[in-house]
Amino acid sequence: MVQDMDFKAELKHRTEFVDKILESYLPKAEGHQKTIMEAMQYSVMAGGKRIRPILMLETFRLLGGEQTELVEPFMAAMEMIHTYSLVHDDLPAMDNDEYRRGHKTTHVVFGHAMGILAGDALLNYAFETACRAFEKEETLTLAAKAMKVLSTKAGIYGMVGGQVVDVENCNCALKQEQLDFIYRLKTGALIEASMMIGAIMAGADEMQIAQIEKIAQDIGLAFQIQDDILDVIGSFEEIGKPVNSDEKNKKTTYVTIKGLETAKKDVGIISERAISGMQNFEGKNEFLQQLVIYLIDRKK
Ligand code: GRG
Repeated sequence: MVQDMDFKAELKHRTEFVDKILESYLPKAEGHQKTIMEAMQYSVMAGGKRIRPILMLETFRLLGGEQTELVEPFMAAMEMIHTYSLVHDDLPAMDNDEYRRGHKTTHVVFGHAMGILAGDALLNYAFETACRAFEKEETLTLAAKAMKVLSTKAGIYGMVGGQVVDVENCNCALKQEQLDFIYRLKTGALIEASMMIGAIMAGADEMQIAQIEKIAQDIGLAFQIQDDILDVIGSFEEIGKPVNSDEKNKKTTYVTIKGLETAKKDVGIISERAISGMQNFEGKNEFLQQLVIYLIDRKK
């Protein structure tokens, strides 16, 4: 196992790498519409763990991918889609949150209308960015396949679909099966897409892509349960947004159904299952395994 300090340094290195990619792909703030570019910059560059692009890059490496520039447009696109979902989720019509990633939310700084538009702009610009992967003739077919995954997992059969069920189910007790559906789509879909796109761009076959989807499903579930746990035991200083928001919004969560201790145990079990799934691949990626362990223990 890589030493803890080495892992932290490696993670920092990758986070900075993603930040650089994002800076290079985000549009310049210019023209009559420059406020929207400023709002996009503000929300994307406010920080964030960059987990999805890092998972994409590391899955690409796990499957033997070497030329990282092949996945870069998709890494940037994924973080833009993730950020749009956060910007819209924070709006008054949804969770009505004032803080995200330790900063004032986009609609608080730029106004409600610009908050809505910043989310729209990021979603569309994500696809403009992902299209840059089509500039390489040799990997055109792989890029087309990756684009299909990106669009499907972000939409009504993915993240948006999960959010719809989540919004409709506020203030009422959910059954485990409904909660599983919400978690798989709302949180899991983008994590699945991230890892699947990494595998696709590395040239993985159908069976490998399906295995990666399953592993990512577990990582997404463990990640969301940990998010529920942090909402109960975390602090504003650590997670950069208000805690106890699930209780405030009368939300059913994994913790309210199963209790804190079982939820903690299950995060461990599900993450272990994901790690053992990764070990079936010929290539080794120790960093990726450590990353999954880090996600279980994360405080933010
Ligand atoms: C508005 C269509 C639409 C969807 C919103 C992402 C989302 C769906 C809602 C945000 C609230 C939430 C708890 C979502 C679950 C996924 C999740 C844990 C998001 C936070 O992701 P992190 O921890 O955030 O990776 P950072 O800030 O590190 O990027």
